[in-house]
Amino acid sequence: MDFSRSDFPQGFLFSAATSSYQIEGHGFGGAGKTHWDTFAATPGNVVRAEHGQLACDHYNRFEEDLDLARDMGLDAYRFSTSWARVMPEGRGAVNAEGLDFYDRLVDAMLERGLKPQATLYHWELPVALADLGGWRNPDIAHWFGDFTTVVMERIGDRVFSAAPINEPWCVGWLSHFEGHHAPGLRDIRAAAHAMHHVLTAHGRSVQAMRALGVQNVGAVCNFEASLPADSSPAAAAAAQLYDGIYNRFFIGGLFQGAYPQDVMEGLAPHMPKGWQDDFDLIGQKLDWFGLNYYTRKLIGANDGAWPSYDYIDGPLPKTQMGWEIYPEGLHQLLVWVEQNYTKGLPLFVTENGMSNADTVGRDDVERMAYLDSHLAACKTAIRDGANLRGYTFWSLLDNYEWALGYEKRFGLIHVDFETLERSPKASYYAIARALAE
Ligand code: IFM
Repeated sequence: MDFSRSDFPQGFLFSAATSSYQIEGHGFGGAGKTHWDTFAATPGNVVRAEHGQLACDHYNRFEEDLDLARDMGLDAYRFSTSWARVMPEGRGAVNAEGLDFYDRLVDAMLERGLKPQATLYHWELPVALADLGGWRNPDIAHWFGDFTTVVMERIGDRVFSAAPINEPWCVGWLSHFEGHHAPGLRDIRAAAHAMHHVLTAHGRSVQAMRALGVQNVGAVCNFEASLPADSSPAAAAAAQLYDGIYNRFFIGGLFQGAYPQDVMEGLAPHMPKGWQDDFDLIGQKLDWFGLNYYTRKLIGANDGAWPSYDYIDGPLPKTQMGWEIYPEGLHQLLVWVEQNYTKGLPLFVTENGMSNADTVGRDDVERMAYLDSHLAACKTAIRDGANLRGYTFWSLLDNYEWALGYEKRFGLIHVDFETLERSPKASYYAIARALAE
């Protein structure tokens, strides 16, 4: 690979990420059922109805996985905690075994010299809370605050950084408007409520962590470059609105105490009562901000109901996900976030990577090229003023890619889902060499 540590400022952190439901295995250890289990059990939602009951069995193999992370030369490891493993009913009783697991996991990172980068919620909502309306229920802010307290009372003294929720756009829009992720709703009112409550829950969680003295608290949003599919004014307006929903809504709430006007033209009639009064809670002071980035979207206009746009197939080379490879977007978004929102706050690329149809022994050149080009975009963003302090590969391991099951392989380490054998890919070794130089 083309990058080396010396391309980046002193102290720049390299890490790799995973998430709990995608790797741990939720069928044991006292974990409660999650809305992903029921979503996957419903025909048509997930490829081959695959689920996370075993996944990579990381719950039982985490020592081996963290050895591999250490041997790659990483500085940090980004992981998430499962709400349903720690509190099987979402509220009340704590599963001691589940909490112990995260305690041991954090210690195992520290023993290997890996800084723990914790995310509290990466999508596995306990079914008992889904029954109560999940992210549509305003009380979720309190439930999530309580979960935060339980987890951080245990591990908050040893994590390097903490973020409440991974990718609010996916929790809100993708899961409640587009219906592609659990709970699979396609309803504008549900989406508006979930999008707002994910931010009030973020705020309560930050408050809970501050009360415990947890250090280095931030937030992680996902971003996509949004481009008009043709030269018409209608396509330009559609791309602008897509940008508003995907990129400007959540960060606007977090850093500007407001939602974008263009998005509110469609969402305002569907928002929960009193939403305008919640921005003090939402806008808790943060110590850092994380961006997840994978691709761009070409957007065209249609005559249908708001938001009246379509995703148009683009001409660029694509990953196994069908996502166009567009590293320029990462550069643009880092600089745009820096200049318009975070203004000097430490930034981290908290996820970036590609899926490929990997087999053991394959050369993996596409992934190396993808990563090189995106690391180069980080470098130019730093040159152009972004206060970028770290970069995280998605993902350490091949894992459960949600509605697409186990077929989409994002890992630097191949996982055979029959035997669960781990085999580092060529990109893993190339990164290890680059980080060692
Ligand atoms: O696998 C996901 C992850 O859970 C969240 N960010 C995007 C990844 C790739 O789709």
